[in-house]
Amino acid sequence: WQKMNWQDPFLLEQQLTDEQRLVRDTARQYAQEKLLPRVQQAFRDEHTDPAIFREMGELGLLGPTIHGYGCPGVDYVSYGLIAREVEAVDSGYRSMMSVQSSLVMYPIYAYGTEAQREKYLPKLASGEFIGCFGLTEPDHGSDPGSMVTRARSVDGGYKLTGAKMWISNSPIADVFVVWAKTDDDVIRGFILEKGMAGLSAPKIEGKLALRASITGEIVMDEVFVSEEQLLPNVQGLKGPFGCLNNARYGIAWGALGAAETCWQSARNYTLERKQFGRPLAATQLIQLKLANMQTEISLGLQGCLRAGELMDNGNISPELISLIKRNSCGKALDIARMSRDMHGGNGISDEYPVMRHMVNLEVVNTYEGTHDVHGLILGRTQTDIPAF
Ligand code: TGC
Ligand code: FAD
Repeated sequence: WQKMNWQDPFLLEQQLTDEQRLVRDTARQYAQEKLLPRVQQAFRDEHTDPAIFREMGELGLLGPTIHGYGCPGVDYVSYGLIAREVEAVDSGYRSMMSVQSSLVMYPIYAYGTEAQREKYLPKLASGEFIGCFGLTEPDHGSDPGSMVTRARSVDGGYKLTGAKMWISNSPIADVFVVWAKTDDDVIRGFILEKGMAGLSAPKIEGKLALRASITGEIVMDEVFVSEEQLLPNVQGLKGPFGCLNNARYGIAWGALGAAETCWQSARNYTLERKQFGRPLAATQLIQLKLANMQTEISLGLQGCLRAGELMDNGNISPELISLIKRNSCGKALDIARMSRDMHGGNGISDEYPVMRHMVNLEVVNTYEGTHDVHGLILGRTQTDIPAF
């Protein structure tokens, strides 16, 4: 029998390949050395630093699973490990990265023409271009199939009219992947560019979470795009959902990275902090809470690793991605709330990372399909009854 490695009970480290460890170490070093020192101020000031895209691009962290076009072509387990390291610092930084990789680069790669790939992917991979993804509308969030944004056919292309809401990166974006209904009522994807007539992306002010990641609207007033800006190789909701599968998979890893930070912080704090003449960590209630955190995180990570292997060998189902996205986000949010409580009054201060993670995870639990919507997706697979 071996003594358990308390930080890694399933010995996940041993299950990784050398290349996966290398990618993970690169992401960890970047996140700890370059992102961690600026997150407190960025969150306070609600400041998004566009330089982060170029820094991530230099390290090959944008669109990492894509082969060619300036992307390294690593596997999906590596992609998950990157998300875990970046989100261990802040969900907002992971959000910036996953939108660029899974929601902008992926659809251009999977649904675009060769000319579109060559035009956009290398600059998105280097971070020279920043991308955003417009699916949600002010009146259509969980039910994007009811969207009202229109792409009306005109001579030589389309005119897009409508509004998208809660769009990560949009106020600083150069490239907009937008989903709209054409004259035949079919959902299609379009690539818009900053500066097009009739296109604007105002910032959403007053966000109490994810403050290091800028969020905005996309407002389209008869924006003309030529036929070349249509993503030709997909039609219907499976277009945006195909992108969401990848992003939700990354979020499942990422949310547990945030949870790990909250767990470690709770452990360190309660070992140091003394009340009633002994460390808080010497009390049964605190140890029980630490045990619960360790259990949920290690089981969750093992599930993510298995899902990553299934992604890599082409055997994943969207429903399994719903399962891990829902599980990781819900459990991470519980852990962050618990950790905040265990820090007492200090847990309210941004000198500790826990309350920032807690409010960020409220968003992560909501976007890319809410906790309950993923529950309904899982309910549908068991009953064959859509209960949305
Ligand atoms: P439904 O009838 O279920 O499906 C319509 C068509 O889509 C196909 N499909 C999928 N294809 C691939 N992957 C998936 N996961 C898919 N889910 C569905 C399906 O096969 C069907 O295809 P076809 O060919 O038969 O037409 O559609 P529904 O309208 O009943 O949908 C219900 C529901 C709840 C599952 C869905 O609407 C949903 O998932 N809602 C959640 C919305 C959501 O996730 N929005 C995300 C917006 S983007 C975002 O939040 C980015 S935040 C990023 C960040 O900052 O990190
Ligand atoms: P609603 O759909 O109105 O849901 C409200 C509540 O009702 C939830 O609790 C939900 O679970 C519940 N509910 C909904 N339907 C049902 C049902 N049938 N049965 C029972 N309960 C139900 N979108 C993008 O397209 N691109 C982005 O980059 C992006 N980034 C985001 C960044 C941030 C910071 C935030 C907050 C959101 C972002 N979103 C983005 C939008 C996000 O995906 C939506 O907020 C999410 O899908 C939920 O939609 P909604 O806000 O309209 O809530």
